Amino acid sequence: MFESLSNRFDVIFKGLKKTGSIDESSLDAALRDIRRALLEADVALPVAKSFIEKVKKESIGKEILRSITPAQMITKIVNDELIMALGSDSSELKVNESGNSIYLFAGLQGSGKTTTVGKIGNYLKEKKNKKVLLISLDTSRPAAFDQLKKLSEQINVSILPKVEDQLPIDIAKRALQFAQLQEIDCLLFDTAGRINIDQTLMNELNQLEKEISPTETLLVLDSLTGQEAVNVATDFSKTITVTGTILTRVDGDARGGAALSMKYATNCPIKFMGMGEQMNAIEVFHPERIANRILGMGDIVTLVEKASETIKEEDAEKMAEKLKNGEFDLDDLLSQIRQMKKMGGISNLMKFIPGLKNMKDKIPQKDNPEDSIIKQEAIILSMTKYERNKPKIINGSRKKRIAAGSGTSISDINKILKQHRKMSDMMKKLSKKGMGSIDPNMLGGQLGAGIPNDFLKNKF
Ligand SMILES: Nc1nc2c(ncn2[C@@H]2O[C@H](COP(=O)(O)OP(=O)(O)OP(=O)(O)O)[C@@H](O)[C@H]2O)c(=O)[nH]1
Ligand SMILES: [Mg+2]
Repeated sequence: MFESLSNRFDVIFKGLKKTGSIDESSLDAALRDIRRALLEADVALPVAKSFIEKVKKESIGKEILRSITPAQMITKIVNDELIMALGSDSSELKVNESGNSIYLFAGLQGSGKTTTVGKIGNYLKEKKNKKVLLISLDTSRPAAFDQLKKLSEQINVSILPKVEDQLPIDIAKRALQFAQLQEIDCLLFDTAGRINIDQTLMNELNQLEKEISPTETLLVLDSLTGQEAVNVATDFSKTITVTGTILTRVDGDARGGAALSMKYATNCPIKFMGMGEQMNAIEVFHPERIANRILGMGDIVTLVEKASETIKEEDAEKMAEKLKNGEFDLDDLLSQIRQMKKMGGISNLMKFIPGLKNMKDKIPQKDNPEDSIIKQEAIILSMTKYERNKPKIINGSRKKRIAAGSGTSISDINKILKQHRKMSDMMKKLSKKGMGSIDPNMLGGQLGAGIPNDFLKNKF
């Protein structure tokens, strides 16, 4: 997300750095460029205008023209303003500690409501240790219940059983009773979508809201629709009490205009971003981290969180033990490669690492790191268990067999063996310096973040 804006800012700030000192006209020119970049990212005009005015006021107030590092100063001011625009207040999902929490999901047809209900259910179960119940109030399509049921099975939480021909309001009442009997902590209500906002939909949501008194009413919006998403949010908030929005399909949105205009237009915080179709493809929306990503400062905090989520603690401990004894074999390399794949592959990881964000486009197509990961996995899988544990025994004839088995060449095999040697030497050195002092949780993060560089240098 935000790639286009991010690239534009990159150019603007580089230009400013080159000028060294900044006079009023170069500041004005930079602000004009920033304004244009925002508009091209589909940010609403009033939002872009107000943004520029604020940055200008701040810049003048801070006597930026006379400061020694004007480019950094402007970057800092733009960063702060981005955080303000994205919503500076905490946007954590409200979860009641005692009693139950009730979430009502609303939105237009196909915006991603049902998928999001599954994702948030998974989040509440995994991250907050809550007993979750999903409820389908979508009686408009016969398949709607089955879709939610499938998701409930996938994430392993309960779903309110179906009773034929019941109206949404009656299903809601039944859900509240069921939840009391089953001691459910969190109730997630999926609703029917509509092509347009119509009175019937609004009346239905209004009625539901009164019946279930939600802890949060969450509006699910497709970020790809840009300004339209902002208009939809404004219209919905006129009739129902929207407490937060969730942007979906952010994985496919290079512009990010909806996110930047949302808070300004609706005064409603963005709580989550949907980043794909999988049940774990959702991120809590942290304005500071997003602002950092836009300005190309990377987002190491999210990266480390992703790493520790993906890499189970015991795995990390087991790995630490092996490393301590200098026993890093090709099986371990394979599991590292797979972990990286789980975290979304190298190109996804690169977005989070400062300075690497723009590298992706600079890698020639034939050196696509994702391809090399697949190749390396194929090579290791074509080895016998014995070869993986004792790579030293891999001689010429074994290499020939492995190359044929994995559809690669001998020089590919040599490269991976060399890389393994280099890594295990590095590990040995590290372990001599006292590997035991390294927190196993961090280890996952360090390996996850450290490997891509090595893979990149090693062209397959
Ligand atoms: N790439 C991507 N796809 C998503 C995301 N969220 C949902 N989808 C996909 O969008 C499609 C529609 O999602 P649903 O959850 O069925 O949408 P809905 O709002 O419940 O649709 P209706 O019930 O018909 O109104 C599905 O194919 C989802 O897999 C996301 O964050 N990223
Ligand atoms: Mg649905």
